[in-house]
Amino acid sequence: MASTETSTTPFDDQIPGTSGLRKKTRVFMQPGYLENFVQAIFDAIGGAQGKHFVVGGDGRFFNAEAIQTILKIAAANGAAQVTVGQGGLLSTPAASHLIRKLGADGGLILSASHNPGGIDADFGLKYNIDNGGPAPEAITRKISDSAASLTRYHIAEAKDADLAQIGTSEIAGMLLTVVDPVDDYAALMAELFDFDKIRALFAGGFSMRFDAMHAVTGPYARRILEEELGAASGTVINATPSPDFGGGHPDPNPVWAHELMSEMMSDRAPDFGAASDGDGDRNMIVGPGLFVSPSDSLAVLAANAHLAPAYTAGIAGVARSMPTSAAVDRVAEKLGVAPYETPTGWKFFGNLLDAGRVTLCGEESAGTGSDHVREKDGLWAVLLWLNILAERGESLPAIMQDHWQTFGRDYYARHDYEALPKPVAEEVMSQLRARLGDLPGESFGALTVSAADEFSYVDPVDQSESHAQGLRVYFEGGARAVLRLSGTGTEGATLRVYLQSYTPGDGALNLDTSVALAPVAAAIHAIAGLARTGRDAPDVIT
Ligand code: VG1
Ligand code: CO
Repeated sequence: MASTETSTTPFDDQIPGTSGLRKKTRVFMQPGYLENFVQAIFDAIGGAQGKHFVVGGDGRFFNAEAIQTILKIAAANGAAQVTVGQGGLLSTPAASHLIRKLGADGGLILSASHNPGGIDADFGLKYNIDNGGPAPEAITRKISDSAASLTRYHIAEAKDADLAQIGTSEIAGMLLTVVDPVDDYAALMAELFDFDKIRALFAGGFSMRFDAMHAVTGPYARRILEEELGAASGTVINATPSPDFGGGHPDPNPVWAHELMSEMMSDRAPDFGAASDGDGDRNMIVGPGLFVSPSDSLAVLAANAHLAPAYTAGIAGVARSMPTSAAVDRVAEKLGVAPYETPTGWKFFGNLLDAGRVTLCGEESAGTGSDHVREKDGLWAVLLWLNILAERGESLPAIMQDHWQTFGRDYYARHDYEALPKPVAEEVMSQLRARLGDLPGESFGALTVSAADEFSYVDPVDQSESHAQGLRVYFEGGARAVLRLSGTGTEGATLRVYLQSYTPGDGALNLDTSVALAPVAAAIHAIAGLARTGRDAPDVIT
């Protein structure tokens, strides 16, 4: 074992982010950088002595090398055991499940999620606690503090471990167990859902396309959808994880999953389409000719969850991130369960799930999940949809129409202004923040502001507070615009503008989203001075 002196803390500007530390891959590859961060994590959690960690990642460039470094640092810090997915692979939800199932003390997940991969793209590392969920802010703050005062890291002098073979071995006295990354996760899914019913659906000719986007869900989707549920071979496309995700962004939205989208919008569309992101925690749901907004998907899942075996007793409550549309709140009201509104980021759902206050949670960014793990779970959402489709025996578009007629429709879109110069993005935010108090009563085009505020959150379980979580402008008639800065970007600042407007169940339910949202888009453009971005239009609309 060696203790290496170190002085730089080059990552302190980003911790705590929405989802661990994300940087350019080359930044992570600098000598000492990853080592410092891993040591800071162990220092922040009171040391690694005698502990058991789960380690795995989404297979992106530098995944395998980073795992070798983490193993040696864990061993030198006295960890008793590390469990790794074969080949260094574990989807984020599978890692969350393994931590819980094995009773591990925590996990290190290597991923920059939906960000592109490669030596000139992005890398990331996130620490999850013993409930399987992302470290809460109290811990990410400690990691940040220990990073700032770090003077040394410990690393074992050992040869690289063989991650290709399932089985156990030893690294400098620490037990290393390599497990199949899919087995335990697949078994959990079979417990939650009616696999016989879904098998019968596929046997009856139901067709599906799942785009794994060259990322980690390929092996999971192949095994579960094709091998266990009998979906036609070839249902899963882009199924082999590649270090640069085939050169694309593994982000399941209509822009980046364009291969799937063009098939689903064509006359050869299968009955159901889905995609997942780099680390497998997000999902996109699309029917023939119809994209389902993630906020609507969460609402439909909440309204129909009782059709799947795991949720027959009903759901305790639902939580959504603040920028997510109010569609699920309408379902909660009808079900008579509590709706919670949290800041962006899955870590805010952990306490609510642990306390049994909510069963389902979701975010507008295509994350949906339940109390079965403590992360969002892309394939879980796809399987719940399949279970619902199998039980209801109706098409996806029919289910959506029925949902909107019952609850009304929350038209929804997110406009991203990517990689803006930081001062520009911050100026947009501060100017709007300064105006919030004056806005109520003012009219912009057809819309009049009814209220405006900055979102703060008090965790109902531990009373911890999170401030400055997004600027909200509400309009008479139920429309809303939200502005916040992304915490996951690696270049400049990304400004996210979230738009929604409500149409009751007897109104115009099938408008083009951009048409339905045009008034609120124009209003917030004027209110927030979006011309200041220097962009004629957002870079990405999802
Ligand atoms: C984005 C999404 C947020 C999500 C986060 C991590 O954060 O908006 O909803 O929780 O990514 O998702 P931001 O700060 O860039 O808006 V993932 O799939 O990286 O775990
Ligand atoms: Co992700």
